[in-house]
Amino acid sequence: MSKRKDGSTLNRRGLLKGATVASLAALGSSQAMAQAPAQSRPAGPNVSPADAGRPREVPIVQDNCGSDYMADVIKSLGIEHVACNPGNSFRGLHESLINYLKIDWHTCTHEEASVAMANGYAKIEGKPMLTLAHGTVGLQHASMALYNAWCDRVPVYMMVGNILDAAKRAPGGEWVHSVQDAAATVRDFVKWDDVPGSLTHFGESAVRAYNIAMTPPRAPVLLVLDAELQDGPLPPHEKLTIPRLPKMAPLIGDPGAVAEAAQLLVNAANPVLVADRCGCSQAAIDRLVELAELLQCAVVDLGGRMNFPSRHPLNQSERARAVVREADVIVAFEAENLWGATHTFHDAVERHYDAIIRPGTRLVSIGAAHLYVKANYQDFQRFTEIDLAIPADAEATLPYLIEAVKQRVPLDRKAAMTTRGERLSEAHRQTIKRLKEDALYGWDASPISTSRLAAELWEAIRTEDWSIGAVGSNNRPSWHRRLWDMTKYYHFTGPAAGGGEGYGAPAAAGAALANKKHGRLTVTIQGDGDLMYSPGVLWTCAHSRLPILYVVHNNRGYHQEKLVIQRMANRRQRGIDRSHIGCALDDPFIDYATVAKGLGVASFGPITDPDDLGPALKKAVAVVKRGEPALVDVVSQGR
Ligand SMILES: Cc1ncc(C[n+]2csc(CCOP(=O)(O)OP(=O)(O)O)c2C)c(N)n1
Ligand SMILES: [Mg+2]
Repeated sequence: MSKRKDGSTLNRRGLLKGATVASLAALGSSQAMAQAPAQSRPAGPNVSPADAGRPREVPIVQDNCGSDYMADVIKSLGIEHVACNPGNSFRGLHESLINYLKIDWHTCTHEEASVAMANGYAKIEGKPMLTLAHGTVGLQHASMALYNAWCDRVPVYMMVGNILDAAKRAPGGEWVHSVQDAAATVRDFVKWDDVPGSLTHFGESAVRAYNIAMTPPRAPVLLVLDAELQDGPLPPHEKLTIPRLPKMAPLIGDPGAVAEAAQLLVNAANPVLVADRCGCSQAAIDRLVELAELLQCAVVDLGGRMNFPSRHPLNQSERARAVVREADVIVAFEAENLWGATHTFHDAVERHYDAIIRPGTRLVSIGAAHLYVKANYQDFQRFTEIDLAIPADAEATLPYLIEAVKQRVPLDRKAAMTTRGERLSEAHRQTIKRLKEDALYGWDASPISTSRLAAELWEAIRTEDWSIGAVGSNNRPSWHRRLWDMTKYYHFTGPAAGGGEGYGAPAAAGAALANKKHGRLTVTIQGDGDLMYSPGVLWTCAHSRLPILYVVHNNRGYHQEKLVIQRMANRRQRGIDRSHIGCALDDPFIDYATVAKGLGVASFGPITDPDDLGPALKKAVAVVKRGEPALVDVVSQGR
């Protein structure tokens, strides 16, 4: 018996004795209803005039249903996995997918996590998985992750449930979860959406959506599924077939324009290749290497994907400004932010740009960005004056550009190209040497330096077949790109292109799902702030047995934002002693190892002594190699 503050007492038996059935029903207690005397139950259904004559409580046995057909179409697209948080607006499809199709299912605790998982998966696998969301509320939760995927040009294949017919909605929840035009919330950042009105319409739109998502520039698509279409039987007079997915020809740049670009490259004294989201496959990396070696020219990897081997002598990414400054021709591959690559930006006092490129430098841009743009969201970046724009898939165009360059390299230029390559090689060697020296600063410090964190992690995984699933939501801390020998497209998949925090942890889980069948170990350097947006994904990793190592870069706060506030306070000469307010994750410190443990993930830490880090990582890698997730909480410095 519990004693309440007002002095009255309340116990379960007393409550039951005094309660009426009506009040118990109002409490919504099915247990209480079960215990109520039988004779006090309502005698029968309260039939309204509109319902008169309608059979009630007749068990319905369905031997076919629309959602089985939907599942067949989904299967025909080669979709193997689903990530989602459940909701009754897609109950029909949910049931068909688990019982009829028996698809591989990944339960998520938040729609943002399920879409980010699908994003991370597609970046490794090169094709989408399915993600589902519940009506209005699920799609609203999913929206920022969709935005990240859209800015990243990643094919996310999404469906949401909805009940269009107002006369069929149950009172209450089904009304607030239904909507006239579900996709309106996200239409600005999906490539295509549709609301199928029949199963035939669904089949055609599902195949069309897949095709649109996978045609460069790749991007998310959304189908809104009416509940009746899923739940109802197959219409007797509708002859259903599964529409065929076409074989897609690659999107190759215009041959004349490709020849012009090749001529510019061959004639240039200092050509530079700049790549951002080009390295979506191993072929793309290998082709960029072939082109760079042919020309013996500098390559700048902007990091939207893994575009170029980190230890290749022509990789000049760490001295990008120097090579861009001396370039007379720049050819960009899937690089939307060419302005950013050719300018510096200062906002110390007022926002202004300075050009890095010299006047007269010729700019060529090859990419799918030239084929697609939307108005409202501004991910297209500042307008850049380009000399030659080639709308195409850069990876598909590279073999033709290589051929065109081969045909045009004059014999008497070969010696000069070799000398150029040697000069770049030496600069690369010097840069790596300097970076290794820089990495030693604060080697024994506690909190642990970010370079030590990256170096210890490299030591723990370098002999494995490894993949960085994501690095927080941005590319910080970026020591892995400086210190690690990265060669494969799956070694790194880039940041959250929309800059939406909460991407890193679930995107890495999606990458782990894709890497799992290859026996690859997925690792992620995980910002503490980023992790706290969707920590529930750790449970998904445990539940789905995803082999992934989360190394928490725990600087105990939103460090980037703290630096921004410090700069602002400095500018106003008010001191930085209060800049932690709103940016620190302390008082109390979050114990990530305990959080992970509670979510079923083996965990280590918090590690504060740098000498403890190597052994902890070794133990965590052993867990991951057994096929399970692990987390190491590393109390680290800011960046
Ligand atoms: C959804 C969202 N909210 C807020 C921000 C602003 N923001 C940018 S970086 C950052 C800090 C992220 O913290 P953490 O992952 O710990 O990285 P750190 O800056 O500490 O290295 C925040 C809050 C954002 N980018 N996205
Ligand atoms: Mg942080």
